[in-house]
Amino acid sequence: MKIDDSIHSLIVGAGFAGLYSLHRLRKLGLNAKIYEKGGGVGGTWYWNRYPGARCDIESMDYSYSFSKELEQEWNWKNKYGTQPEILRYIDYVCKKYDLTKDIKFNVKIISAKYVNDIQKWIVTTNLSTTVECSFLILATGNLSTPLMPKIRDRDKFKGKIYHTGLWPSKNPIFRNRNVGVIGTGSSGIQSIPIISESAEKLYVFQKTANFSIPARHTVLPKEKREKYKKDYSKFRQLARKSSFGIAKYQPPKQSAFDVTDEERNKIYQRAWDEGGQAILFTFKDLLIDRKANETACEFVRKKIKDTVEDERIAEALCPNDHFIGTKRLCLDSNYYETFNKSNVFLVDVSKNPIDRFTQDGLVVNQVEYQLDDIIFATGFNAITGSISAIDITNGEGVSLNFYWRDGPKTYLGIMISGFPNLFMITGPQSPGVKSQMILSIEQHVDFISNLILNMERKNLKEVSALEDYQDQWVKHTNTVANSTLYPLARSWYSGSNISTKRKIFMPYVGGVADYKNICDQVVNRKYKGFNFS
Ligand code: NA7
Repeated sequence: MKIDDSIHSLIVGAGFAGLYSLHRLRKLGLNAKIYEKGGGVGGTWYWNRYPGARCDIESMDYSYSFSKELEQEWNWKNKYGTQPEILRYIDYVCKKYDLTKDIKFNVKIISAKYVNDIQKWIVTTNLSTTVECSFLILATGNLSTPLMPKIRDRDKFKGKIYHTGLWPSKNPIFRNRNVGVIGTGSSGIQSIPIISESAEKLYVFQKTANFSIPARHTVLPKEKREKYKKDYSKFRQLARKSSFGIAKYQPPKQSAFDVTDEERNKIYQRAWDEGGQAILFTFKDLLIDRKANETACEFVRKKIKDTVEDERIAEALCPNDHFIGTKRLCLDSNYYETFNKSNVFLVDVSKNPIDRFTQDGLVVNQVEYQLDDIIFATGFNAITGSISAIDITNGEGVSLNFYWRDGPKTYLGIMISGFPNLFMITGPQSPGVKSQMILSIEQHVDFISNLILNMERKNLKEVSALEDYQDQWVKHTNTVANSTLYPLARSWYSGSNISTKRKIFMPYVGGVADYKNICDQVVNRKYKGFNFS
């Protein structure tokens, strides 16, 4: 077999996770490279360029913490990083640490096969090249495999079709055009108000109503930024000790029923006025007690009804199928207000799904909607999608997709038993998407690079997760999840947005602080649960 490249550590993906991995491993003096399927760096922020794309965690938190110098040098302009600003930040990091020279762009990994005899992964790419590496690090992202629902007669449609997660680099112009947006998750909710400003008519096709809270997005005042920077290490520490990795959201102490109805509403009102995720951090039982959660649901439903003028539309926009926070809570700027505009129409597809495309648009319940552009804001094969897209086979010839046929099984969300020298960054059964991603990424990259360093020092060639420990970890993550309301929702956290996917709640929701303690204990006990040879 012709080997085109031989690398110590092959990192897949040039998002926040891949870039920091490259930086860390290179600092250890190891030969590391990134292979990236896109034409540039940024991962999810490279692909999700749709109008209004913005992080739902404040920029002072959603940024790397590994370098004090970087923290002080970079000046966020927006309270929430907008997609272009986050991409500028990532470009800045790449230049500062000279990362791009070790990244191959426009290369997609097709397969990876572990060969026991040489204790290496043999990886093939879409360019028909073959690479061997000692360690394969999947920094492939949790929301990187866009979902396009199958709707018949798509080839008949004469207009343009977009997906928010595959947005063209040259922004489409919607002026004087009739636009349809399918999907009302975070991407739909962020883009709909902006598209409504230019589109002639905007039709929103809603399958399920979602809870959305005002982001209260603003520019970030310089004084506020500088004040934060002065105390940056304190805020980073607070974030690490929190549940979700966000400094200002510390675990609440009181129950929703420790206060009177009037007091509770005042607390919700304060959180609503503050905006962001604050409402989820008002009471300790919101995500574990149905009745407590319902008080917050009712508060938000009332806000929707107070905002949307047409009673019928307001009712349709009120979520009734899940508890608030159990699906990703959306943050918006004028989402509900948009439905008061005369050029915006809500099409309820909850009972009558979109039937088909026509030459001129879409048909729902025998009504044809005339559209020039159709935008799929229909989400992703989340968490496992980009891992499953690679044909990964272990030394015994077992494919990962077969091994995971009943749902993902991992040790700490970092390794998979039977698949040596293969690491995931923020994989299933780690806090990942239920935390401030960059904090979790840094923690995983540090863990993995320290583990590799430890192996290098001892001249060890192979590491794998022990099945017993993996089983215990999977059991623990399920026990923690089942003590909350999360698994009750039909969400991409559980793979419920894909009919063929095994339904299992994937993130670890025990909190980033507890998770880090568990990982630290594993390290302190000589990498308990890992087997080295
Ligand atoms: P999401 O949150 O998965 O939202 C996808 C939306 O698309 C959701 O409202 C779906 O309804 C809807 N959908 C999916 N298929 C269809 C069909 N066939 N017809 C109509 N509507 C459909 O993805 P996003 O991109 O918005 O957000 C993903 C994450 O990225 C987000 O949490 C942020 O962290 C960033 P459903 O809910 O399945 O009924």
